[in-house]
Amino acid sequence: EDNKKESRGALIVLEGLDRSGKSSQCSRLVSYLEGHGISAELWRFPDRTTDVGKMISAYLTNASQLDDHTIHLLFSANRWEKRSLMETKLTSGTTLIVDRYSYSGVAFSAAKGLDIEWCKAPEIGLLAADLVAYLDISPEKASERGGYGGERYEKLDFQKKVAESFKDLHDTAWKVVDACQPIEDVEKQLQDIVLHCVTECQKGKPLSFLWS
Ligand code: 2DT
Ligand code: MG
Repeated sequence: EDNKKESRGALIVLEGLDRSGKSSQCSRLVSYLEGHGISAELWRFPDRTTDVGKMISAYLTNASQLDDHTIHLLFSANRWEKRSLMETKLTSGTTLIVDRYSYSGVAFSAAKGLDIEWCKAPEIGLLAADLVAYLDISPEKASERGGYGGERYEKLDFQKKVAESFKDLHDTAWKVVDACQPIEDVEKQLQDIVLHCVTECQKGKPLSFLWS
């Protein structure tokens, strides 16, 4: 029997409301890890480059209309189509910094009133994040940051509902980071928790699956 623990990359997800700073912090983290000789890639969901992703993008830009359940399942399918590549990357030692994941999937659909257990079901069996860093900012403060774009969910009233549903998802893998701090302070805090997580995975922490 081989009990040797295999080193692997970490699955690290940044979550938060629109304008919480996720995207810029994700790129900074990838540069930081690479600077430390750690193989890392930036991923994002939705991945708008696939056929499913193009349907999602059309919906978000209001170029198409879809039933709430239908779009929920497309977001999930968009993660399933990347699942095997994700596992390959992780087991080959690459850390993935992911801008939104299943947690956004559930939070946004639950904010529309869909049943939370129904929302979670299609995510079962996807890889669970080793760390979810939640960039915490109030919907009001976020909306003051240079304004939203014109996409479907970028409205203060809806973001308030999303903030509430994110609160129901916090679990042991979550670290809440105050996103109202200066950007360099947010960056420093993220670097510390991310490096710790990467180290645990290098030591052979096993992969886990949603919803754990
Ligand atoms: P970006 O602004 O990050 O491109 O996201 N969303 C995202 C969902 O409703 N379900 C999901 O599963 C994911 C990953 C959040 C576009 C919008 O899509 C929402 C904002
Ligand atoms: Mg957006």
